[in-house]
Amino acid sequence: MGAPHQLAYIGLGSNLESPIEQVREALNELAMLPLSRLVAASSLYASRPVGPQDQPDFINAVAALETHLSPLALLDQLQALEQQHRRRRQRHWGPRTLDLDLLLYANAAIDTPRLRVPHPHMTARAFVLVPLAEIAPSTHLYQKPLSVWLEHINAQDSNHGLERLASLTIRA
Ligand code: ROI
Repeated sequence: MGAPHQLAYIGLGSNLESPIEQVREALNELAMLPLSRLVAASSLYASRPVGPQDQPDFINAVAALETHLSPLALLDQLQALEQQHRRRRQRHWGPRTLDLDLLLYANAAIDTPRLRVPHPHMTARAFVLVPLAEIAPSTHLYQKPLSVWLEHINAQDSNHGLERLASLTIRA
């Protein structure tokens, strides 16, 4: 009898080297992580870059993973996948081949130099909140439903041109 699994949410982003393929491949790779099961994946979304504007548009998605990995063991796996995609990251908030962010891990609040959960910028980012709402609409962040955070973003007209592209069917 093993320890119970936890539910983790992962944000995916790419704006280099065929971003749609990068994100699709990464979803398949998440499905193959040890001690883990991919239970949901959002549609793919396109958005203008947050941060420096002199870089390509992004493709983003959010995935839900049931996992027996600890938060740091999961982070190790995510960073190994980023490396496999030969992640390029020349400058802070610059273009990247693949970004995998651990957004949420169960109800954990983690604040260490290596890992912060919930992901510190997620409440202000439509490219995270909209796909997350698609697969986990009842999620609360800091005691407030996603809809409240999304209203903030829309009120500031800062959804960065987010557009849903296509849905991905995950087969069992
Ligand atoms: N902007 C968008 N739209 N999507 C991202 O995934 C993304 N990731 C980043 C920065 C450069 C902050 N901007 C982004 O890391």
